[in-house]
Amino acid sequence: MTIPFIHWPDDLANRYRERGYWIDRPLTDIVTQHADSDACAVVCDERQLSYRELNQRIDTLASSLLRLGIQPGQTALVQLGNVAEFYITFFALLKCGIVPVNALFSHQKTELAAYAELIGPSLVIADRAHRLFADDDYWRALRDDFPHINRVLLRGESSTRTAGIAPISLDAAIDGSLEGLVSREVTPAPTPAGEVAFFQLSGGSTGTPKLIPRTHNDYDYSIRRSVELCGVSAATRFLCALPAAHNYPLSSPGALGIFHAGGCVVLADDPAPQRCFPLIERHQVTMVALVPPAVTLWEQSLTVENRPQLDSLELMQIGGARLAVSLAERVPTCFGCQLQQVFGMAEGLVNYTRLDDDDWHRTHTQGYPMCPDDEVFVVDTDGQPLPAGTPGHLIVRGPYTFRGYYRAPIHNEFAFTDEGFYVSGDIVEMTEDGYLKVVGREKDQINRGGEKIAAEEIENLLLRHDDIIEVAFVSVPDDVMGEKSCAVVVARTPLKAAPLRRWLRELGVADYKVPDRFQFVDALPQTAVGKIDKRALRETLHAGLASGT
Ligand code: AMP
Ligand code: DBH
Repeated sequence: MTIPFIHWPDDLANRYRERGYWIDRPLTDIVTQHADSDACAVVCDERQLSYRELNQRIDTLASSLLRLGIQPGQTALVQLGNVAEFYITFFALLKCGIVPVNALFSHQKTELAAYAELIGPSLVIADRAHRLFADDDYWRALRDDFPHINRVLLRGESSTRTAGIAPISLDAAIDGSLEGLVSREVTPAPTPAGEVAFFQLSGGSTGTPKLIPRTHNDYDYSIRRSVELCGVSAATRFLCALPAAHNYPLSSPGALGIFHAGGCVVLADDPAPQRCFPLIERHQVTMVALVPPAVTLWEQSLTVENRPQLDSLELMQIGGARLAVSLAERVPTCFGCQLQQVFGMAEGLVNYTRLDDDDWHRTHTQGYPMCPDDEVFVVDTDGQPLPAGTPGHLIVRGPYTFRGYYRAPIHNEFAFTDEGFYVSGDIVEMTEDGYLKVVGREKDQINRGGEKIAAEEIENLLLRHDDIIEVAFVSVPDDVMGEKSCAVVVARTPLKAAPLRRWLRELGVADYKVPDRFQFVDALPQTAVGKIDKRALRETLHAGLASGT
């Protein structure tokens, strides 16, 4: 049984195979090709796993899962942080043909429920270190709501003992010490390479979170090509300090790219300089992927004393949100390494500045598409191509850009052109020589330092509040984060920000989505057709901020 998804048309699929982009190998080859290597694959706190050990753990977990009765073609809801078990679990599931969605560690009840609703998981794998899974109440409630869930595996120990069925220990499933497993010989097999390997998360711009089906073929190409363009080799030591599940540190080239090349991934649970600088020194890290606010924090905390900790660093990738030219220009001298800008999306398309680009392109552009067969156009509102230098909508089609969100037919009508181009919602400008500059956004999303928030999702949640009549969730400029969020609220009775934030957190929403500011108004501005005029609202807010009101 395979997961239904919108395929590429045959002519394009044939072209992608002929040109060597799709090579019909499973993503699991990324690690299995190094099964006999004793080189270090992952550093996770005090633990270091060689490729041999990583593969052994993956195999044991895969076998444990199958002997627990999980079937190929089923789906899994996974929530693990920046720990070695994230990769062990990812590859073990893929090896068994089980299709996971990897929730971000910051996600809470509403996000997890939305993903479970979409995929109907048979399996949940999570971490006791996450607030929701610290005791057994939440996963039991989740299992009641989603009766397909028949196995729950948790990493780490519970601090509380509760009556009832205990969850299965992920640690025991990985080290092979689970008891009571059926002792049948089972050979795991991944889904076919042209089928869905896993679901990636979309930053979204609609009321409910969206999932992106990624096939082995398309994701594998994206990783292999990234490895080439970013100069990754077996000597690369990559610091993964952004959320491991995010598309950028997973695949651009991210941890999977490093594994593909036989390099080493050093995990950090936080991009804070206090956490990262000592790790860079200790493990002689050569490459790091950051979002702009983290770069600002790193710069601010540099001192004459700690600067030598970064000596091994050769390449700093920056992406996920707009990077100011002035900050870009300071990177080489500040950090003593090269800058590479990355403009990507979990939906597919990834643009890089190239390692041999001149300074201007590196600092003023977000690079250009990684594949010669990426069909990228900048178009006006009627879909007509615009000349270089004119800002417009980015549309894209290509060998690793998806063709439809999972189970979202109505939204897909809007998100794609008739020719199957994905309309990314970004406003970009193309230079004469084909480089892209991100100049704005049309989608209703807030990009809070690389973390995307679909405005409508939070508006819908706030509208559940008895005293809220109307709300618009918009961005406000912020020096460090680039953008922060502001909920502009029309209320029935006087409300205060702090209790509203608490109320949202109790509903169970990721912290980064909780409004940074609340503004209470008598009415929201409207467009000529009576929709909330967010543009006007943002302008008023910006003006208010600038004048200090
Ligand atoms: P997502 O769909 O959540 O994967 O987020 C992808 C979006 O992040 C893109 O469509 C852009 O809006 C934004 N983004 C990613 N990288 C950059 C970048 N280097 N500069 C500006 N925006 C970016
Ligand atoms: O922001 C992103 O989603 C992103 C940024 C850089 C991404 O998905 C990627 C590279 O692959």
